[in-house]
Amino acid sequence: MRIDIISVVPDLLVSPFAHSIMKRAKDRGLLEVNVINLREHTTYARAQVDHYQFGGGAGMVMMIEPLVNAIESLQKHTVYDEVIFLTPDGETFNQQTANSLSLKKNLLLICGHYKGIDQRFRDHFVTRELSIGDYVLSGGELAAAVLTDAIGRLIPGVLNDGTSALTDSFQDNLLAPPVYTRPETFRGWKVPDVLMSGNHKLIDEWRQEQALCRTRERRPDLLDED
Ligand code: 6GU
Repeated sequence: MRIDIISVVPDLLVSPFAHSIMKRAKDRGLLEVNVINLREHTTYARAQVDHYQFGGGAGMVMMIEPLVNAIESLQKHTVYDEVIFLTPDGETFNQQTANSLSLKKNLLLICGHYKGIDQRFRDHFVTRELSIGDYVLSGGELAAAVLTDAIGRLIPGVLNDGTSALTDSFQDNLLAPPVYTRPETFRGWKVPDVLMSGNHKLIDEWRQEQALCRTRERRPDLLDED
């Protein structure tokens, strides 16, 4: 899978993919992440990519021209399954969206900045608009990193234990159950007996029940119960 990201602050997108699971995905050739500096695609002086908004008002708007130059130069060698604009007014990103995007071959992510981007770019080039939650970030880069991470770890072969992603929170609309590791007792706090029982049927039942309890308590909105 290939994820290209257009940004005005490409430095923000170095570290998130340089470690741990994202690094492994790249090293194994399963995920290619390519960050494109929008400023290299402007014809305006001093690498300018934004301007005052027509009609007046505070805040700068990203101009359409550098964005189109960047996307059209990328489209010369890549056909994108989706062109995704990261914006707080987009559809809320969730695990289901991550699952379906992880099946795509080429994605292009556009990071917004300032007051937003010229609406004509959204109308004519963007195929999907995503937000990562109801709060405002100073730019789309952290959201692009969140998407890339959530999508990248779902690509088959990225996680060492292939079943691991299936037991994550949200995969079955339930939060994950509690987990424990060594030591068995710490300051008198014991691991639940069932986990030490060796009875996998009982363990599975306990985990399912814990997941359901947690979800009821913390995220009842995920359950269909009324
Ligand atoms: Cl995708 N972008 C920005 N700037 N803020 C956000 C967001 C995206 N998602 C939530 N807040």
